[in-house]
Amino acid sequence: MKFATKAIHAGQEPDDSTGAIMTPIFQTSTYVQAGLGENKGFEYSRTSNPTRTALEACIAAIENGKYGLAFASGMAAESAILSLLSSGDHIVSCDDLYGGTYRLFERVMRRYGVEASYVPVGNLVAYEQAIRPNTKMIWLETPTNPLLGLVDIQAIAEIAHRRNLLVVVDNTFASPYFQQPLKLGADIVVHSTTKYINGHSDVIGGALVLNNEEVYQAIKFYQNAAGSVPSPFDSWLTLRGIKTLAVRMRQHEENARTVAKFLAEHPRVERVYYPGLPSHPDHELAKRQMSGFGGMVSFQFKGTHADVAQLVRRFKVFALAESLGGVESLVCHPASMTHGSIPQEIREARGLTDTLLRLSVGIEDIEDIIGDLEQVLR
Ligand code: P1T
Repeated sequence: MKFATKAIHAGQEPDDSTGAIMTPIFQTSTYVQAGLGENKGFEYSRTSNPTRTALEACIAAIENGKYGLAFASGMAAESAILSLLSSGDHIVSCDDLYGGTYRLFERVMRRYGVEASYVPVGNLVAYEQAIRPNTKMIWLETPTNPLLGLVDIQAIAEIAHRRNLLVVVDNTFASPYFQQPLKLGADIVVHSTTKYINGHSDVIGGALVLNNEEVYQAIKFYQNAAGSVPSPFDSWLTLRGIKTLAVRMRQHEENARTVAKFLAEHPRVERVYYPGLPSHPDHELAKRQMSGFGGMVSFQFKGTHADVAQLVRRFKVFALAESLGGVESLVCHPASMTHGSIPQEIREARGLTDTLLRLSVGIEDIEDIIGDLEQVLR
């Protein structure tokens, strides 16, 4: 089956007892057992729940992976991956990444004796040089949050697999519609399903997809043991959101391309970050490893921090908010919002300055989106 068909059907059979075409919300904590050790495959909803099982199967199918696991948030999914590590282990990570991931590495994992090193996003040699005898994992975001940098997944997988390291790819920005990291050699794909996968800004969720059974069993064990699972209702909402992922992504991209071109030609804009622009340093890589460029556009405003603070109040279509990937357009100031937990000097050294704005381009009418940017920049 092709992507859009899987997004609508995978993991979702009509309900046996009623014929209901939509997977029911199995709002139950437990399941009656006929006798000792006799059950219908479900015992307790932290361990498994039929609505969550359908979601896990659907996400695995659209990422072209064997196994899917759903979590209560993207951060919970990331924590589950990190549970594979032990004190003394080391991670090599790209240096542009979601502020919450950086915070998890630096303020949680470091206390447990797991250290992370950060290397410039696209510099393959730097990844190789950062590997130590105790390195266990290479952690990538591509495209990165918020600077839309790219990493060559296939090249990193070759470097990593020569040394038996796991490659984790946070695929939140691209969505499985535009990028399939497992096909490129990644071992674990992680998503904040809060974003494009659910797509309607009404659920916090996360997911992992992978092919290796041993790693899957280890993370599934942790999922049950630590317990940060999504509710049946949130699982259901996310399944519902996924049904339109293909059409949403096409429209997000069409609108984002227009926005990126508009910004690139605007005199008040210093620089635009969008992998779909031929001027993006990794445009060729984007064309090779992605089937589209996505709906996120960042730009540097030509002005001061104070100008930016004024400007963000004037949007009428875009809303000033954290998060991304919903049908509505959002604008975010990464330095003070999503990436505020990264110390200022580190942030600025990475190009994440006070005049950077990040747009999650929604699927409203493009004339209204451009009109809003026009009036704000004016
Ligand atoms: O918010 P949560 O569902 O826990 O997902 C965390 C997360 C993981 N990975 C990436 C690439 C992300 O962007 C996020 C969350 N990001 C935002 C809230 C944001 O506005 O960037």
